[in-house]
Amino acid sequence: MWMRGGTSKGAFFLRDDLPEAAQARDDFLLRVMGSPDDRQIDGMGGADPLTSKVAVVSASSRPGVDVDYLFLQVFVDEAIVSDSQNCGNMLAGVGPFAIERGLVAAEDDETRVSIFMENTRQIAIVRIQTPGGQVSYTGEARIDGVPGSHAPIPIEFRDTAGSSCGALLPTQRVLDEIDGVSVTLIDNGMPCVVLAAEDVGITGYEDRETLDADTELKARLESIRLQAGPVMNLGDVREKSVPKMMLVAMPQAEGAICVRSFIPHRAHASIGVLGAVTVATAALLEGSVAHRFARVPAGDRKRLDIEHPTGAISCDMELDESGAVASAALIRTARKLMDGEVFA
Ligand code: NQM
Repeated sequence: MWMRGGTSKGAFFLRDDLPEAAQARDDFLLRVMGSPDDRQIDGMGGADPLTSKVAVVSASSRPGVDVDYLFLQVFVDEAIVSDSQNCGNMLAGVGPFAIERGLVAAEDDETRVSIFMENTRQIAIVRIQTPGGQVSYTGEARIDGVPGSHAPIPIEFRDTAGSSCGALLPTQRVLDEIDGVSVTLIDNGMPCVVLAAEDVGITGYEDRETLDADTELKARLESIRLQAGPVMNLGDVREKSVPKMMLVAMPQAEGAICVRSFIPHRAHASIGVLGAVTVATAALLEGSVAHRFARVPAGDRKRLDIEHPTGAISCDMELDESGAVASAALIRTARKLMDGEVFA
């Protein structure tokens, strides 16, 4: 099934429909997407990392969990399929897909689906509109980066700290320095290098095209990223799509902070879901690079609007007694685009 999940788009497969061995599965997925090729002309991929994504879904045997979800990033211009990151946008399609394929029985009105995210071994809870026991994709929810309105899909994440790095702050510090640039190395669902846009010579308000054309900036970011990988417990990240590079600036509109992200080699058209949660978490951390620029509301339940190139994403952050982030919630939408047979 081809679906849009949040601001991403890609293929949703039942695990049993894919080759079991990872190498055979990856070869198949490269052919499905048409990679490696800048234009992905011989495949279904949209010549953009945001539309070259795969969700592998299966019924879960874990207590209290409905389905297992493995996210795979199919690189556009390299023959790489990576499971080194999670994707909170494609996650929005997992609930509807699981119900459509009969892995989860629909309730009347709304169906709660608990999802084990295999990449980071953590749980997300989504709620899907199912009036009359059928998935409904239509509704009034709008998310920036997607035209029109659709049925809302609330997503809740708990305990995402250290998803891939083993700790929220893998170096145990809120501030590090790489290539003379102050960085906060942080993982609350997505490993991120947070740095000030102004420290790498940009305003942080540029559009995606301008950022993507800036080869000097990209080379500078890649140098920082390759050094950040090992100290974030991610090892050699040359062939990995993490950590993401998050360039922050003062909010431009009513939001909490403004971000331009590289994922990691192309600029994001908006921002990743777990990337946004991680930046929001950094914004709440005193002493971090993000905190310097953030406008943070009071109280232990905080809504942080993370501004990005095509609008903003609202992250509802709940803090525990110690002031640490206990959970994050946000709204996404998804849409079934095509259900059929793909030829590889
Ligand atoms: O951070 C893009 C996306 C993502 C990932 C990326 C995502 C997340 O927007 O949870 O959703 O960072 O590669 O789909």
